[in-house]
Amino acid sequence: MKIVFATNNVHKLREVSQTLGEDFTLVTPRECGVTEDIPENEATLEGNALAKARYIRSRTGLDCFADDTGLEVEALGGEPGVHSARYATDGHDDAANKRLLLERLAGKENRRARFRTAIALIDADGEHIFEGVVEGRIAREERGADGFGYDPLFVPDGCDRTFAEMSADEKNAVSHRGRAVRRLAEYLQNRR
Ligand code: ITT
Repeated sequence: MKIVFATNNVHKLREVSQTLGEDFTLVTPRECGVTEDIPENEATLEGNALAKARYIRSRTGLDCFADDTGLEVEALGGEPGVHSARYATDGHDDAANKRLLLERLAGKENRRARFRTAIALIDADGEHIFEGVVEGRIAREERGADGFGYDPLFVPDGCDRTFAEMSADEKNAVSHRGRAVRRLAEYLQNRR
């Protein structure tokens, strides 16, 4: 099955295609001729995911889905949340984002956090949302070289390693995105 994944993030693309497996061929916006940045100005992850999917749907008319993800830190009142990509700067500066997060948590005992992914799918039946959450904590310092974004700082519950110290398969098995994508896959498989 061919489906458009409305993302410019190659790490997400790799993780999602690995979870979906060979039954699905993911097409990028660029491959459909959409090269501009898709606006993400909504107040919630679900809103942003829907906005990205609607944008691609209106430009291509194809079945498509989008992923919006946020890191919600308890001691920071849920921040950076929907602002995770632009936490420290206007752009996607992962190093600055991680630095700021460690700064804001300095001296705090409560390191509880969760990653949350909202996937919005648009197909002939309409709009659908699939969610995935993983609970965990923020490490005291960065560890590991794999993954992307905040992965070197996030330790999922039941584990001593950060996501950046895990293989892609290990991360997908427990991650926010892995969970949301498996729900998406179940829907797509039952729809056929
Ligand atoms: P899109 O093109 O799909 O919008 P993006 O990188 O802008 O890609 P998000 O807005 O969903 O994606 O990402 C929000 C931030 O959270 C951004 O800084 C990412 O690096 C980070 N992030 C997303 N998923 C992550 C994951 O699985 N592990 C670590 N950090 C993640």
